[in-house]
Amino acid sequence: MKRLVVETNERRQIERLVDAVLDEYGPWDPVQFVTHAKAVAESLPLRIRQFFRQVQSEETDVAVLSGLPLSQDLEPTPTGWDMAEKIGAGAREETVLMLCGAALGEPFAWGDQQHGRIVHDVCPAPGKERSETSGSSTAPLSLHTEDAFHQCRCDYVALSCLRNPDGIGTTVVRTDRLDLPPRLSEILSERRFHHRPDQSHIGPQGHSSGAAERDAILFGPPGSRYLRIDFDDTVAAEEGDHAAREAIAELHTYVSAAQEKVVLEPGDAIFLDNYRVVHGREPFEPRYDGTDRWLKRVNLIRDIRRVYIATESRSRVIM
Ligand SMILES: O=C(O)CCC(=O)C(=O)O
Ligand SMILES: [Fe+2]
Repeated sequence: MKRLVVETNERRQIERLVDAVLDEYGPWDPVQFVTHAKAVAESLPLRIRQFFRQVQSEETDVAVLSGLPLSQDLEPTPTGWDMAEKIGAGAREETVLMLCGAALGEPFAWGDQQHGRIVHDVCPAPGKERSETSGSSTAPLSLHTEDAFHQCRCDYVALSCLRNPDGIGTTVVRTDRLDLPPRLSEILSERRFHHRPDQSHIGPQGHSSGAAERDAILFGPPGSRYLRIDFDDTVAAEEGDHAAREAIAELHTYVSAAQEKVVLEPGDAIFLDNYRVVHGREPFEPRYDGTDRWLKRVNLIRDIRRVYIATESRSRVIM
């Protein structure tokens, strides 16, 4: 885990950069801007760029930037991402997250998630309280690696905090903190599992990929293993494979015991290595009065060509 606190002069530099982006590329349209984001991110403060270089080369599992700029006149928290999209809420904060994200990876999106938006809003939505989507609230968002169902899932999920008045925690489990028995690791490393799409991808045009493919849950270099798991949607590929089913349950016990809680404050952004961290969120009571918890989210991939191959085009939106 690594943290960098942005200093006042650096915050001003970021604010000036956001002004310049909104002037030059406005009205704000992340789909238009995203192809320029990496070049513009070269004008972020040097310490931030160096921080992300280290995060990448050291494979830092959890990285937090604190003290990012926030608008004085931030809108009330929208009641769901669709409302946020309609009114363009938090455009400056979106720009900040897109620029910081572009200093670490390449932003991309999913056609069936939040209308293919590059930057998502994570805020409670009426009717979604108990769903397995980021609009949930009273039900916990259960532990997952982001978009575990897809080969082209992100290397990092970035979440920036605009509001979190009740100190609701993002739950994180770092694979380095898991001490799995060798027998369990062995089963989890075998291609005995299906990673099914989660509820946020099952719409009328939702994805089905990943459902048929068999893969492991645990893989990668020894001593620093990678994980692919969504405890709601990863299942044994064979119905009769009791050992695989029990291995998922046993992993859940180990993962639950290793849970840590990160409470994001306004102006914080967290960058979770999606191969080395499983994450989720605590439950909370939504108020729908404009003061609810509100995050922005962006998916980052190290090599954008993986997305181009998945989309068979130069599009950053996987359909
Ligand atoms: O709300 C949070 O803290 C985490 C949400 C989450 O898992 C996500 O948006 O992918
Ligand atoms: Fe997530």
